[in-house]
Amino acid sequence: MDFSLSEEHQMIQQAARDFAQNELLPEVIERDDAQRFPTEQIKKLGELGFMGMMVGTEYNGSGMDTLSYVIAMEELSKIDASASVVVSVNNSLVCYGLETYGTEAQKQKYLTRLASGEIIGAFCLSEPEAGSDATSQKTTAIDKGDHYILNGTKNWITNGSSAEVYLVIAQTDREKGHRGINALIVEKGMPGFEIGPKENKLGIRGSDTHSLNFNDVEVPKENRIGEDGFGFKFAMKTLAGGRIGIAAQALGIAAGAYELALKYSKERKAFGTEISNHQAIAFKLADMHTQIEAARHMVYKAAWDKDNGHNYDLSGAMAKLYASQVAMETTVEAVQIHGGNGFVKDYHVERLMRDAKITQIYEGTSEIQKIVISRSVLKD
Ligand code: COS
Repeated sequence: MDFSLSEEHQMIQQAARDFAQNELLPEVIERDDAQRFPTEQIKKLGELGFMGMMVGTEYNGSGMDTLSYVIAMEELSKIDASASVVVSVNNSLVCYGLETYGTEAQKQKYLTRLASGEIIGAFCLSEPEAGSDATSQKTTAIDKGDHYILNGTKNWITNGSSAEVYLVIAQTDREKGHRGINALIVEKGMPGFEIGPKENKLGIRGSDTHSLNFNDVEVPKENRIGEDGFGFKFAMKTLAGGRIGIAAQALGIAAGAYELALKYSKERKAFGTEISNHQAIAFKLADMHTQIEAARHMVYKAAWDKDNGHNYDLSGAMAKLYASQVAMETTVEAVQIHGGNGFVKDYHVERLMRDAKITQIYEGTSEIQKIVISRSVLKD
């Protein structure tokens, strides 16, 4: 067993770290305040190969492994989780889904542009009444021979207005239950496809989250991903990998908050000495460091499982469950270590605390991860 990162992985880590410091850190507070999408930054991330990291070079991707991806996600998320969720959705839901299950024509038409970052994508599963209970899809895709007619509403869609390509999950045959669900590629601008209002969020405020409305949208059958009825499995299989990306995001949020708290504790003085000399603070740092290291091992293990062809449903769910809990706990403690300054936006930790919360909710809540984990351990 080798716990060291290869030279290539270290280079990716450094590149992502430099990008986060030089391109994401300036104005991250202003973007959060104004709920402004990091348009320029995402364009540059595309140019650097971060938007299609695991996609083969033949489709304009970077041809890297999942470990590279989680390393980059951690570094970007230390500074700007709003930008990193855009990276995560494009990489592990949209690009991965298309490369793994799409037709050659779909890959040529959509994946090549998504992987290069020329355009970005969105993954549309959640509905007003189907979040965790994902088989209860109300959106319908009625088979009309050479096309589907799509009707319904999707909620909380990341990249909602900035995407050009949307992977939409919808029910074709209700009698068949989850086996009657399809995944369709919908393009922005298709008649009847409307982007709803933007959500005003607690965290990841720089990302654009919208509801989407489909009113008799005609989607050609060649835009269906996989066989008829494969849509739910497509969503589950794709989300299993997405959860590794969100676990890495949670890890990055935790590590970012910890690094700020560590630095602050060595500068701030109280009772005649730096606060890091007080055991009350030093023990918090010890706990944070330990938990972050454990979360990192779990994230890397899930990435390793995926890269080595093992099933990663369990390791990905465990990594997300644990890393998101660590993100929440660590950011709360980082605010506490900063005292009054922690409550002030200039010090970044309050934003990281707000950003951490979503990692326990999206791409499967912590409770859903426990369903996945418990089912997996109980079936043996
Ligand atoms: N890979 C492949 N197939 C999977 C799968 C996976 N990881 N997880 C479930 N499936 C399949 C099952 O095998 C089953 O198919 P068969 O009946 O053909 O065997 C089908 O999907 C339905 O699974 P199940 O019966 O377990 O469905 P449940 O309604 O009990 O729900 C959970 C399963 C809770 C795990 C699922 O609904 C889920 O993940 N929900 C959360 C969705 C989510 O992440 N929402 C966030 C939106 S994206 S931000």
